[in-house]
Amino acid sequence: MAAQWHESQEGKRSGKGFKGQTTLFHAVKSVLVIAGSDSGGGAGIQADLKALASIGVHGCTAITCITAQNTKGVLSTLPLPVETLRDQVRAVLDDIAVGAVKTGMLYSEEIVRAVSEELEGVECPIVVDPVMIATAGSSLHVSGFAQALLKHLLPMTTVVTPNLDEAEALTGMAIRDVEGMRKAAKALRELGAQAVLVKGGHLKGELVDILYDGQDFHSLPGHRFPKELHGSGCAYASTIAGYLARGLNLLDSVKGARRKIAAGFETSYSVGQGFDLINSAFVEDRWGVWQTLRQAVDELLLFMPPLLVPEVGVNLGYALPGAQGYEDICAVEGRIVRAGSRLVTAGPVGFGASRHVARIILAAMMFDPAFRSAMNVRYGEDVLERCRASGLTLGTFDRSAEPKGVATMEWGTREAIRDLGKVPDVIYDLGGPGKVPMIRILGRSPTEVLEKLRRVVTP
Ligand code: PXL
Repeated sequence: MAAQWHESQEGKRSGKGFKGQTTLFHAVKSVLVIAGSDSGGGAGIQADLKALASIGVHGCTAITCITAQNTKGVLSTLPLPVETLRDQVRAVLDDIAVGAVKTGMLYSEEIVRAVSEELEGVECPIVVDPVMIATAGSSLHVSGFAQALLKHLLPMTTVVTPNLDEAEALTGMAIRDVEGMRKAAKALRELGAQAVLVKGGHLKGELVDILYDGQDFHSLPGHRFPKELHGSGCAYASTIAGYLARGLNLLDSVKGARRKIAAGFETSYSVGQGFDLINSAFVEDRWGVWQTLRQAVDELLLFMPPLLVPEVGVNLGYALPGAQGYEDICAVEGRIVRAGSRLVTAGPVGFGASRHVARIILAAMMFDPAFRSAMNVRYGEDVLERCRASGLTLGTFDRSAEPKGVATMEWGTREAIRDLGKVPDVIYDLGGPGKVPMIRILGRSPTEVLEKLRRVVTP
């Protein structure tokens, strides 16, 4: 099996398809999904394939079970004959150079064993979503499943992605807080997985997922959407597998998947009477974000009075939906600065170009994911008064109250938002020792930010 896999991978590397034709899309990566079918189309293999397609990855499938299911629950489950399952895995691995494998609903000890045996010797990353219970509460496994998963599959797993209930069931630990999530992650790694992603969605309070790779515990905070969605776990794990297949490292794959999941939550939809569905088919428009920002910067250069530009320059940023870090936020490299009586950009517009404005946007998005744009403006009492007079909502923070070791922009933005209970149009601070005071304008898009700036410029 392993030898065949390598041969077919070599064949693909040469860029030749069948009959020696050069294929246009030979660089497309493939993922093998081993999971159950959800007739309602929201979770399982249906969600997996949509999630993979939305990041440009080809999905192959080995179906374990057919569930008769809708958004309200599972009516019945039919496990396929295990030989049919084995054949599907063999058929795929025999021919297609998969860059990662993702497992979902494996249902029984027999299926877990068969899958583990068929994956023996496979060298690509294996992402295991230890599916046990459907969103609507129906069980998706039978007795003996958890033990088999721990014994046979976990030792060959690159990353296992339990939610809190699954982590508790697999470790026997009660998880009540983030520290408990860390302990469970450690326990699951000791049980054989190379890395563990414990998802905090079911914990009260601020949302944080914990990724443990044996060295570091990465805390991955996010906005907590106020509802559970059908299919989110499936889409999350298959997107991680897709990014791994595309060659990203584990942390970047998880961050990319979280971005996709956050965007899928924002664009969730309803098709039935039960749970809403995650939009696993959401396609990120990186180019659109870049282009929108570039046009907004061009416009800004034309109408922003140089008097409103602080000594340190101005930046305008725009985040991808669900942004997780600086690299997901587009801004001006080197900022917009004064050149005599004109404004110029010091560098091009690009993702990861600014930490300062990125921190403001990331903090605002934790509270309200729709606020994806921000810019800074010179502080002056006159400027602040114009903001007030033009009807913009104002928030502020006091630098003297800042705890040690925090990132000022992130902390200050959070403080101002917390005080008001919403994201204001403007957040200002009066500075401090060695810190210039500053005004920031926030909005859902660069267009909205510029519109607010216009109100300040021409009251
Ligand atoms: O989300 C876990 C899951 C996996 N696979 C199938 C499912 C579900 C949830 O309902 O139906 C087939």
